[in-house]
Amino acid sequence: MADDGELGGAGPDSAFPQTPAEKAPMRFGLIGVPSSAGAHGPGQEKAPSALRKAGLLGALREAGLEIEDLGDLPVVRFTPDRANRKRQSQSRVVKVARQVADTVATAVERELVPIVLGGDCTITLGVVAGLERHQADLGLIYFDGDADLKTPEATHSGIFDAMGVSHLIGNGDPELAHIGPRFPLLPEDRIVLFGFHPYELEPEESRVLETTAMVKYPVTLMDDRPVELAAEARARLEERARAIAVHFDVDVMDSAEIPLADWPHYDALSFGDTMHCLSVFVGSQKLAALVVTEINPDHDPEGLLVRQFIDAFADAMRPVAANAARR
Ligand SMILES: [Mn+2]
Repeated sequence: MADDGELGGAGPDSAFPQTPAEKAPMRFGLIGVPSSAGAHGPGQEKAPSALRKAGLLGALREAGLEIEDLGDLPVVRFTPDRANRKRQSQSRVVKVARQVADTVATAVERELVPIVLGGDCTITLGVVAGLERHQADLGLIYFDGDADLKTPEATHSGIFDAMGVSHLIGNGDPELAHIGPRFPLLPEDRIVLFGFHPYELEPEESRVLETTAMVKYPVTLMDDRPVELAAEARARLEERARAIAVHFDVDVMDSAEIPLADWPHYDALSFGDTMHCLSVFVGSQKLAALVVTEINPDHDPEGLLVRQFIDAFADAMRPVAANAARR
């Protein structure tokens, strides 16, 4: 796998040093975003506290990560927005994303790699916006059961949770699409869509996907080699971008096996394959942030699935700890 150390001397971005000699050990900052402002219903706002109570921080430290707890943003719970049927809770979604951007940027200024716990998928817009204040050359692995290419114009629900990628590439609600230091937030060729289900796509989304420069890995074309494809996807993005953010929506996993996701997906990646793919993605030397979205603790009243998730997640993060130690 390519090592960015060979790009020595490139760029003034002190938070993303490019030569081995400049590299400080990778340290992480945990940020909770207990928001379901952009979701289809309430529940996801409980995820950061459920993950904390079930021991996430300790598990990550045990896996070898040096990680500082930066706390949680204010709780924002879903409410239906009857006045804005095509853009439900637009102002709350924008407000949360802006808070996320500020918090992520502050973490990066302190040379911490943010691990952001959602919350619904719209928070990734804030993560990208915050990272770009310090690193213009950013790529994103969108590891998600959906392509999230719906727009307010064509939506049935008006729920922003299904519109994240549209806003990253400059479509949709102008205020939300303009929350970052650049517009569009990301060029299409800097986005890898990994794990989406073609059967979840609306006709409008399929049309966008036909002509987009985004790199596409639908789950239906992975056969029995998703982990191999994850390595390929990561390498393709590493060639193009100096830093890589990873968005991980737990709905990329089969809800029949681990029904944690707010919106269930069936015939999806197995829990095991998902965690192996995640491990490949976060193992990049260019890792700039990780976002975990869509856990709904209401689906797990005993907390058993959350604990199972944490064990596998911490395991998946072990290569990151190894990378960090090598830097
Ligand atoms: Mn999704």
